[in-house]
Amino acid sequence: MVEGFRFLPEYFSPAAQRALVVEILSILETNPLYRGAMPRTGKPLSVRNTNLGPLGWVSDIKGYRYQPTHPETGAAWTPIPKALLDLWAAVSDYPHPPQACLVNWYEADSRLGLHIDADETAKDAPVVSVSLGSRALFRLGGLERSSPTSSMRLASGDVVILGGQSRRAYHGVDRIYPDSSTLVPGGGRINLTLRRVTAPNPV
Ligand code: MD3
Ligand code: FE
Repeated sequence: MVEGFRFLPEYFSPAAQRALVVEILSILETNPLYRGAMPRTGKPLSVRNTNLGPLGWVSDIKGYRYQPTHPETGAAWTPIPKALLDLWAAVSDYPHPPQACLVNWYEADSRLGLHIDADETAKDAPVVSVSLGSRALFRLGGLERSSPTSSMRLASGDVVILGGQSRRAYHGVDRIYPDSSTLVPGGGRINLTLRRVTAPNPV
């Protein structure tokens, strides 16, 4: 396994998972999921998403970027919930708060192809991920697309920390097990990724 990868199974209790899902569902009413598109081709993404926090990751025909507003409503993204800021403070080992929480919403047939996350300039900050709802078959590779990969199932309440080398590793989601949880409406899966986008100001 790549250096810097940490797996905290069942970090969130079932009650804490339910509370997080309730909070996310309520946030989605004013900060809705939307379907982004692949740069250049405009092919719709398999996963719908939205963001929380001062910045949000957006993908459309023009490219990938972070921006302060929702691409469809034009409003500022909703703030990151306290439970997630607390998680970042507890596990990130990074002295500044996250600026973005990408909310990925998976349906039964959603997939996320092998990719690296390279749109953040704060290169020393980890990514912290929370899985809610149905289990996913997650694949983690290495620093090159051709590096060997290993697969693992991510279940509801699991937290993954991508620091060190693993922050630059290829990864993806090969499949969802849609009947593995009833936590998310429709048997779906929500993945939350907390990210530092810009390097903090020097003190
Ligand atoms: C490894 N999300 O949002 S979470 C993504 O389940 C993303 O929705 C997946 O890949 C999901 O970019 C995987 C675990 C994860 C998140 C970010 C990473 C693994 C990562 C960044 C670098 C390396
Ligand atoms: Fe990713």
